[in-house]
Amino acid sequence: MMQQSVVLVKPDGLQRGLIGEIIARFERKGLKLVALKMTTLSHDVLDQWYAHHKEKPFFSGLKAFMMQTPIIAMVWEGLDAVDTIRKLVGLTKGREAEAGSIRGDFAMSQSNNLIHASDSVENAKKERNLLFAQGEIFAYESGVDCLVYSKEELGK
Ligand code: FUP
Repeated sequence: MMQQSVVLVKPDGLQRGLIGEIIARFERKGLKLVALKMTTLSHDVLDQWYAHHKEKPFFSGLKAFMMQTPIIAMVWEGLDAVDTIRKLVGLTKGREAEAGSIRGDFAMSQSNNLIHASDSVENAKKERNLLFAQGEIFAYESGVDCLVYSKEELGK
């Protein structure tokens, strides 16, 4: 199924100069970029974004970390994009993440783990609506989808 996934380069990724590296990995994979901006995360957005962690001891530290600097917010599109991107990102704890994944290659920490990626289609929709206005997400014809996928996969 064609899906969208929301990806954030977190403050540590921005500070460490890894924005280009991270974007390049998604581009090379064959995913399609449909939204991209630098923005800041508010308390209100983070309360909703990490609602499932609200009672956890690390919640306030997590919020403070996510507000240290602006972040890079993106929406990437592709067949089964949610799970595919989670694989490229790797396990939450950087030092346990698989070599070859973004966290596996560049992160050591469980909290300073460089990147966020939606964990379900439902959460991708929620996150997209929290950060992006309608006009900030673009529909356009990919010039390479015909090479990246088969006709059958594209339903053509
Ligand atoms: P992930 O989906 O891999 O980003 O991981 P989670 O949704 O479980 O956690 C979201 C964020 O909370 C992590 F990226 C970092 C932070 N976190 C901690 O700081 N400490 C923990 O023990 C677990 C998560």
